[in-house]
Amino acid sequence: MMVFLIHVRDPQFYALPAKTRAKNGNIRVMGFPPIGIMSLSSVLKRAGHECVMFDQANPETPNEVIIEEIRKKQPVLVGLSFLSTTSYPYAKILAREIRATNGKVKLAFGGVFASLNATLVKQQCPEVDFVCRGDGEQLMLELLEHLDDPSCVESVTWAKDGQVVSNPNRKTERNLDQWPFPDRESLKLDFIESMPLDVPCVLSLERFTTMQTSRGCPWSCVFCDIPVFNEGKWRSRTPQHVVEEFKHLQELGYGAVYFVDDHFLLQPKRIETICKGLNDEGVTIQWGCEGRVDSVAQHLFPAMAKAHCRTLMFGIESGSQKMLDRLNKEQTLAEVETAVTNAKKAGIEIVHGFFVVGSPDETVEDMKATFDFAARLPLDTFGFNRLCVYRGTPMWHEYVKRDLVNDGADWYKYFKCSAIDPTCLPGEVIHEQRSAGLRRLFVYKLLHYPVQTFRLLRRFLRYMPVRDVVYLIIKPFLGKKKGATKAEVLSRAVEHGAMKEAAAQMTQVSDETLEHILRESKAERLRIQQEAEGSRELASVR
Ligand code: B12
Repeated sequence: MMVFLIHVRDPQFYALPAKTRAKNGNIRVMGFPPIGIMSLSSVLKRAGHECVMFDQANPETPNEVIIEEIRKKQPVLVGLSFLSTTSYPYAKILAREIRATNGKVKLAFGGVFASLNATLVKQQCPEVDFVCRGDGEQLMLELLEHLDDPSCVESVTWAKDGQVVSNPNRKTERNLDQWPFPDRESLKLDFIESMPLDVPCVLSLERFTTMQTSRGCPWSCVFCDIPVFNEGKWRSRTPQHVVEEFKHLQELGYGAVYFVDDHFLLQPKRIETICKGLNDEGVTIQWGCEGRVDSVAQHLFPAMAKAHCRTLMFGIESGSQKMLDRLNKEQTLAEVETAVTNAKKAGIEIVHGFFVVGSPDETVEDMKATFDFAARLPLDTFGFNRLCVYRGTPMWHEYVKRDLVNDGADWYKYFKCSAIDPTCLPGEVIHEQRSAGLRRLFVYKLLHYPVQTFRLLRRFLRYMPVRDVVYLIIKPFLGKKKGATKAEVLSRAVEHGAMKEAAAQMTQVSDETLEHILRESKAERLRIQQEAEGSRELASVR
């Protein structure tokens, strides 16, 4: 059977200007590949189905083109995959546009947001036939067998006689080795990493892709919905299977891989075997991963560095123990210090810290403590995001109880905590403290870690024009934000403060307003790209 799979993204500036096409002719896109649909595509193809993928990061396949392809190729099922609350509005619009032109084709939604809000999504989007919850591999195969009556397909939410029905959950699949490697070659796109402004990944200019070696995380930080999505479980592929995928990627010419695992550092034995396998097999791909600071696998950091792990990212969140406890991180400041120091001592080149600001009960002193703590830690890169609340997280439940959100009316929205919670500092204060904190941090890094800072800047310069790097450094000293640089604009895959704010607002506007904004932003995007190409041409003439 013929299936279409679409990775829905917010319409951002993912594609690089046409002049920067890869040697193989592929469009180059800055950002993460759509590994969700790539995973499903290979499963479908192995079972003998035909599958065509679309990634909305590709400027050559806007909604109209996809709809035209559906008309021409007549797939039996179109699966729309999206990760988060922020992309739901676009998925909704695309589903409605497809339905308006085609009454027959079956439409399915999948991904984290759809899974956690399946019944509500189905009620709000009757155009969509199936909302698929959790892992999609086996589900998709079964759904194709029962498109007209999916009553026996577990983890599907659908409508029977006008009533929304939620089939029982399927058992969590533990054998992840049974699935083929993701189908990374069918989309004619070459991915390169997002700019080193938010998610630095492995900071390499090599051909880039992502890999998933495990799913889930058993901890329950108040802001995260992954434990709910994975029913509190953590499961993994065997080390052998992971090493095989690395060998396959090396053969295909990939040079940089980022793990989208929620917590890679959970099982020491597995990590040790993966690292040994990579060395034994002569895999030289550089990779990056995320994990908790209380990991018991820290003695393996040197082995990871030797196996070409270049980037290690920790969810540090705060430099105040009070805040760590408030966020239910179940970690101590001492553990943070130990993990970051161990990683640097082991020779991991880029150690990144994720921090949040604007949390409930956070004071100016807590914020100061966070920036000063980040400055003292031997971190290479860091990000300080405003805390946001999503449905499905413990924090959302708390806000429902405290009457700060209305579960019935707000379920498809997300909020910056500071916008709705009176126990957060006001937005303006957070902004000021953040800028002041960044200034102190930069100065501290330059004085205390000059070599590390110099190396990092040198690497940034390989990606970005000098003026953008300079701007990045002096930005906190400039006072009011002056707007995005060209490099920032082109790298919207990384979400910056102002864009995050816009994204949060986008979940809250009516569909008509959203459609209007989309039309406007499309025109604006075209204009910026033409300008970028124009100035590049001018530079080459000179
Ligand atoms: C990598 C990642 C990113 C990457 C983007 C990756 C990409 N391709 O675009 C980056 C760093 C850019 C990013 C950005 C953001 N992210 Co993010 N991200 C992730 C992460 C860590 C992994 C996603 C992934 O690749 N999973 C691996 C693939 C294989 O799984 P999958 O896509 O879920 O697909 C499987 C199933 O869902 C299902 N499935 C998926 N689609 C379909 C379709 C059909 C038809 C069917 C049947 C099944 C199906 O089958 C697949 C195989 O089993 C997740 C956490 C997580 N574990 O999911 C957070 C996560 C999705 N992100 C999250 C958030 C909040 C964001 C941001 C909004 C952050 C911000 N404020 O800037 C942005 C917005 C991104 C966007 N435009 O949607 C939240 C979403 C929460 C929510 N309820 O909305 C998550 C869950 C993190 C968290 N702990 O809270 N993210």
